Amino acid sequence: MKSSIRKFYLAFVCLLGICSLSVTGFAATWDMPTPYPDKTFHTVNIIQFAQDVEKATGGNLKIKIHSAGSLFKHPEISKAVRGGQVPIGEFFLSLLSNENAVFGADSQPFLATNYKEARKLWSAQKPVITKLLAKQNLMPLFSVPWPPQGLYTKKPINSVEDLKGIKFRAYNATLEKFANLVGAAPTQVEVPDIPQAFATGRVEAMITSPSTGANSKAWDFITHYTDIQAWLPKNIVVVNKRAFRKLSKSDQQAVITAAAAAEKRGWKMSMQETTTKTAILKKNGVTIVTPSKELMDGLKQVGAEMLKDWKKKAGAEGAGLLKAYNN
Ligand code: PCA
Repeated sequence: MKSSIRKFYLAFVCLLGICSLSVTGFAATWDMPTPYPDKTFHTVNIIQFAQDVEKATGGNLKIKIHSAGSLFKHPEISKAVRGGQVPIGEFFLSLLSNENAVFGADSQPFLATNYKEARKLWSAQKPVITKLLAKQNLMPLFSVPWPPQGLYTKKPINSVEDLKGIKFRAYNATLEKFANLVGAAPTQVEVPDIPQAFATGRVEAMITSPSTGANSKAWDFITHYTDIQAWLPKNIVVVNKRAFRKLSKSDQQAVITAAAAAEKRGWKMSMQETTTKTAILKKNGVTIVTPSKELMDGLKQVGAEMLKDWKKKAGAEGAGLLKAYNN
């Protein structure tokens, strides 16, 4: 090629390259740490989300999921996304309540105890935490609740008294406090470690969903499931804003659209889990108990005490959240 033609040719190719880059952005793979095992409905939902994103971006953005705390341990995931070590991640929302109590609104005992209330609570909570997360360079993509939390024990529990002295598995500070207030002895244990913690006697009771109970084969180590429906805590998927901005506008839109679909699908999956996983517990020999009035009155009293405390800690932001929730 003559040099002038060659220069022209090169400039043309370059221009094409730049044009296509600005239209489609760079192809990228996002590593995504998540805390729960593959079969957990949250993880199944996220796998679908990743497939939707890959399809909608024409393969421009691939999301590689590292489940069960395999890339980052659960308590490290939010920090890893914040610090940009990974662009996206999932975690249990109320783990952030040590930063601001409003993150833990959904883990307050007996504040929101069914899906309708949980949805209202999320509507009230979302704008407040979106602002707080923005300060950390994070943006929420979607949030999905666990089924209502119930009580797993090795004996019938008829009153709060019956919980005294029991070694209790906890998953966040709020549950730890709840356990302490009912006179139990809490220990933090992540989901993948539940069977081992029961087998070795580190714990002998827990509060969690029918979902986590059935996935952990709770019938191997407890006999009674008391359906106290105490709260519906949520997981959240967040993205690092800097990483998000690196995507082309159309890829950003694809992520937002897939996230909205994942939130909708996730809530539906959660509701189905409540029924199917409670049935699995029963089928495997667990006694499903409707709680006594005495037990519920006692637990709700503890819940009311905790809410008072939460209000103090959550300040004006918390007051605004509760006002929006109660409206
Ligand atoms: N499962 C998770 C969080 C709430 C739930 O239902 C756990 O037990 O840690």
